[in-house]
Amino acid sequence: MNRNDTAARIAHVFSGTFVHSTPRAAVEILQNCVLGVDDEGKIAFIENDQDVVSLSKIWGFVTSDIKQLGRYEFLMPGMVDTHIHASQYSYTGTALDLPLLEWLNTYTFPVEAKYKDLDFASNVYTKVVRRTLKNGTTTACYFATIHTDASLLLGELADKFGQRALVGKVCMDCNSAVPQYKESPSECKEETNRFIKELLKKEYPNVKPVVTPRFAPSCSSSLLSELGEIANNNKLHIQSHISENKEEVELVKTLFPGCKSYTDVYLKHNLLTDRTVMAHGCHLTDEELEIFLETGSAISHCPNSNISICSGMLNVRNVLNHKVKLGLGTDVAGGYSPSMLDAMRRTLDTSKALTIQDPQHKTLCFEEVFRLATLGGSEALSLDDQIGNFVVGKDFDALRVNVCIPDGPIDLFPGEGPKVILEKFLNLGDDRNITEVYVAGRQVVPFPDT
Ligand code: XAN
Repeated sequence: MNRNDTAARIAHVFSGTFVHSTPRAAVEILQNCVLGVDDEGKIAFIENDQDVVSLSKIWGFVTSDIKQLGRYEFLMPGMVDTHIHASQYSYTGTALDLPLLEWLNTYTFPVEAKYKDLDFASNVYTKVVRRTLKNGTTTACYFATIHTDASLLLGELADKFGQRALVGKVCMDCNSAVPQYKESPSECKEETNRFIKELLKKEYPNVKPVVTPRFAPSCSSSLLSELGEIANNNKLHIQSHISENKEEVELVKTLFPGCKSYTDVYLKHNLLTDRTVMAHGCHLTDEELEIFLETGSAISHCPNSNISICSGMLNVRNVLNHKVKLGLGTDVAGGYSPSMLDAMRRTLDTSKALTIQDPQHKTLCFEEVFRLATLGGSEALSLDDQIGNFVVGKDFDALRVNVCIPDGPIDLFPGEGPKVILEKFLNLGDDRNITEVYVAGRQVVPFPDT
């Protein structure tokens, strides 16, 4: 409870119930606590509320400023969407009738080609940032498109609305199906460098670039090598896709005959680092998972997309048993929901389907998926020193949840304690229950214009 003299001032104090994950406990419920946030957006203290008077003296806040959470309210960490295509948001909820490679050629590439038009980009990107924030995504790891200026605009909008984001200008120099939607290798390298330089120059506190080779079939070997070098020289995050469906895995074998596996393709091009997140991974072998562990690379599990376009079912339990970092992703628009609550539910559904197939499979529980959507996501993006749970010194990225709102989606009954309330929210709740959203201490929902 000590405070040094140079400590920042207190901007918010909340009192009530706080729910988060720790490395030891998938769900830790802290009741009758007070949590203080300093004016730099960091968690200053989290203590028992009996100490509130002495805390107020130490930290210099007045107790009448405390935000008291109600009986059916709690604070939880903001959710981390580790894989979302901002550029595909316009057709979310449609076009789910084809397998991956045909889906890309038929729906995705023609739509993504439109982002040369900055008005089109501005409309979609504004909507996706607002929609995801409202649904509790405080951190998003975004794919944009190959267009540098539109990708910079996505970064600008994330910053404007206050979302923490990694933004990727997509890199691809191979596309025989929609040849107008690709860049030459030299353009790709130059534009990636321009994107990184210009985004970093903006000095947005919570928006950073992520090097984004689309996936091995869209990239030449020399482009993959260039991108590995750019990411490593600048210590940047890397994102891509891996082993999503079986046809794609076979295609990669024919395109990269010198590589032992899909994972080996990325390994050989220096794209597997402790700042790498690879989406899907449904068909990775145990040997490949060991490479993920050795390199510190993470997997983004995207269950809605995996089922919606019939790609496969990732065995999350096996990934966790291999101690590979794993977060959840909505994968809009292969996934039809932009909500991380949906990602949690689909994670449980997939796990249960695996148990139906094999009763020996140990089904995930709701506590575990809660951790994956929060702390797990922060680990997958190597941001767990900054976000993911309520620890003093971390940024305050948080959701104020009220499960008892008028005409809301949840009915409550006598005797239901905080764990039941959490489970009901995770299974039944929606954005109406997320009454406030904070990123780095700044309240970003409700939006200032509403
Ligand atoms: N592989 C992909 N998988 C996916 O689900 N969405 C995409 O846009 C994509 N590109 C390559």
